[in-house]
Amino acid sequence: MIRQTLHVGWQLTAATGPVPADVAGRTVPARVPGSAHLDLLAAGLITDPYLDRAEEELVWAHRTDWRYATTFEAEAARPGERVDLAFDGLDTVATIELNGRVLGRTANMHRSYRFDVREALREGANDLVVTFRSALEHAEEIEQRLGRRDHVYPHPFNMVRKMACSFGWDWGPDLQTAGIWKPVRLERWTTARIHRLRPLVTVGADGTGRVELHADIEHADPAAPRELRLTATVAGREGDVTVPAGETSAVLTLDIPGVRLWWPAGYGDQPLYELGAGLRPGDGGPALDSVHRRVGFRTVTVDTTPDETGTPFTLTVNGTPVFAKGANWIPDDHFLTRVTRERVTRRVEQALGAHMNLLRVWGGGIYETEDFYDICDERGVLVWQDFPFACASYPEEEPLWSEVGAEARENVARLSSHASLALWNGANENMWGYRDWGWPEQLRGRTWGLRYYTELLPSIVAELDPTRFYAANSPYNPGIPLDEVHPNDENHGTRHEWRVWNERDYTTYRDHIPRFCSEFGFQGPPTWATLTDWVHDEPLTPTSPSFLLHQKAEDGNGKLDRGFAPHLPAPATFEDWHWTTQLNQARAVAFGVEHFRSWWPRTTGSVVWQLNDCWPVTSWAAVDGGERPKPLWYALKHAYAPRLLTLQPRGGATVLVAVNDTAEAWTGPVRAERQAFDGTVLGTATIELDVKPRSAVPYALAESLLTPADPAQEVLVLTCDDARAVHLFREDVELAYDPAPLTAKAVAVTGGYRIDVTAASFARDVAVLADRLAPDAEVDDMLVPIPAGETHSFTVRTAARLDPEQLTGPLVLRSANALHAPAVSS
Ligand code: BMA
Repeated sequence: MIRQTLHVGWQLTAATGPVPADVAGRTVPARVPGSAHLDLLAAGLITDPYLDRAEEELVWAHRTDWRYATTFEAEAARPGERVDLAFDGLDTVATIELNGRVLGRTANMHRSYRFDVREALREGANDLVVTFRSALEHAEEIEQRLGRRDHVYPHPFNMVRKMACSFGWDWGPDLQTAGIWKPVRLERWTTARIHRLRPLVTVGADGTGRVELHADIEHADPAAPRELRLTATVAGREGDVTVPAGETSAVLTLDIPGVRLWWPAGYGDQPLYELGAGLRPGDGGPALDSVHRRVGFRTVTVDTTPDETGTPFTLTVNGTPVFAKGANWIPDDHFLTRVTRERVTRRVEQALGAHMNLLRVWGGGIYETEDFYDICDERGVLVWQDFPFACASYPEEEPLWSEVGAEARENVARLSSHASLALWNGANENMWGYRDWGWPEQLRGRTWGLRYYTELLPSIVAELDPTRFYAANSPYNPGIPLDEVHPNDENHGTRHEWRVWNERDYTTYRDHIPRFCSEFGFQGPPTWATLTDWVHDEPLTPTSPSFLLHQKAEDGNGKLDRGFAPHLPAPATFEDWHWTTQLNQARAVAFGVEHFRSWWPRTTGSVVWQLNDCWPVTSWAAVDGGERPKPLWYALKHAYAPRLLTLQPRGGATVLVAVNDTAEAWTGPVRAERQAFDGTVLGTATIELDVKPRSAVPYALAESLLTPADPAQEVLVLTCDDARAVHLFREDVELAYDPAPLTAKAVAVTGGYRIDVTAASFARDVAVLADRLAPDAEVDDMLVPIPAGETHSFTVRTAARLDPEQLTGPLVLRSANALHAPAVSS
């Protein structure tokens, strides 16, 4: 197999459509892999699409057709040789021509394409042209043909197999990309090649690892196939199998006794084993093709055996039930080709930094890249993979049925080797949509996608990767028909908790005890640095035009304002509003996480909406589009800590729940103090913990701790080693905080600054918003409670030289208390 990458010499032209005069007729250098917007940006023909209101100026691109062209040198095909033009991914509605000959047309960005070019290829210079039609116009045509079906955002994203959020989402820009988004190359081969390789990995009860290697083989000349030999090596074990002439598949099984098990983060190590497979002629001779993968040995199941409450949904790895501490993952940049391996590594590190062990690749995005699963394999992040369907009814007719089948087969096979991949899920919220969002009335009997989720996709997973669990939808009830129990029922399977955020105060998270919460979240703006990098309104306010364009949620600002009103004082300035909404986001989500964790093992998962952003925007993300952690990220780091102390209502009383997500028992005294804000101790108790590994135990609290003399200025502080919980007796709005209880001193240390902060009176949610001073500045912790008389040291990492005075200034050193102080602005 000889591979020739075809990534150079590409030129882009906006072919037809409402193209502005300064772009029309221009041909610019094109990047492959890449996309048209990025090429125009590099050529200086458009403003950065993320900047201020540039998104609005780019609507012409929705209805534009694009032409990518290059010329490459090649040799003509030799006798007996196959030459293929292989595209790993085209976004999306493309016609491919080589030397004026149409090779084919595509309409699915989620799959690869391969064309036999023996006849079209010339000796010497070859002209390759890929023309992209407007995916929107294509989708509108399909909609005309098959009949409209509901979709939650304006464009019919459900009519074309293109990332749904390409067309805009409630956190994403409506910038409809087009381009050759994955590698393209010429492949020359003889006799046969490995078309697909599926290592199905299992572990026997005696600890023997098994790799069942399924190879699909393509013969260069199906009319004269030859006998072949498939070889494989894993962990020093070798095996081979003869593939009789004409066979197009082979299975080779390797058993490896005493394998080291792969575990998710927090449960053990992530040993990975190299797997090499080769294909040779049956009578020997040099290798015809070879493929490398890395595998990890583990079993992952989801336990849905009915119990006294209903139907659980418990991820179980190597026989150990795991509480999923996770977040939903969206494409990390709307322009997918900019998401480098380094960028994904940083994001996964942030997930781990917040003690997560699971990411859910959400169905409005893509089947992620090899880099993503590789890094999750290496770092022990379980991956829940949605098939790309979200928030719409989808036609089951052609051409979509075949496209879905083809993309699913390809991706299930492609991802089968990854140890991190835990389960497949049919779609996001579509069964729920059918039940609750008026779809049946709109559909009047037309198809809406159910057969994808209950027939096509599960049969493909069962056939190609029977080692993995398949969930029909998120949310859904395993094993219960849709019309019997509501798909979002808290007692069965997975649940999305969206009444908080949309309608209700976050304290109502406690009204439901889901078996597994696979989506819940609350919005907040991006960090100040990210916001002001991209939004330049004068003055900058929550309703200034660019700020609003970077807030996509329906009544988003209204929900933010109503969301904090019962909890935090009304902010006087934009700076205060920014901090207030960020803080309320962090508190709201942490409130949910602590509630869910406290109910383990009845509740077995907490998957926050959402880890990341795809551009600078006000959203539910913990990490913003500039890659900076928002206060929410720090709140998650606390709420997902392996050892958590949390106060929860049980049976009419407030109890302490100690949650131990470690392999060791958690024993030791919790020191409980009811304090006046000024530090006067009003009541004390000691609670001896004895919490078994991976369990949550409630402890009663003495009345003396729970009965304040003055609820407006007392706090209950519970401390055990590094774990601490504070409990207030009123909402912040009703508290008589000292508005300025902190004294602080910043000193330069290696790699940044240390800030020692001392509280004269109880201070809540103390934060250092270092990004306000330098774009790279990041603090190690945030939202720290500091009881009266205590000092906390923060560390800010930065390469910048900062004025230590500024690090303790009122817009940088923040707290909940400060919101009770007279306003300060920059
Ligand atoms: C959930 C997700 C997304 C959406 C989010 C916030 O339903 O599945 O569709 O972005 O809510 O509204």
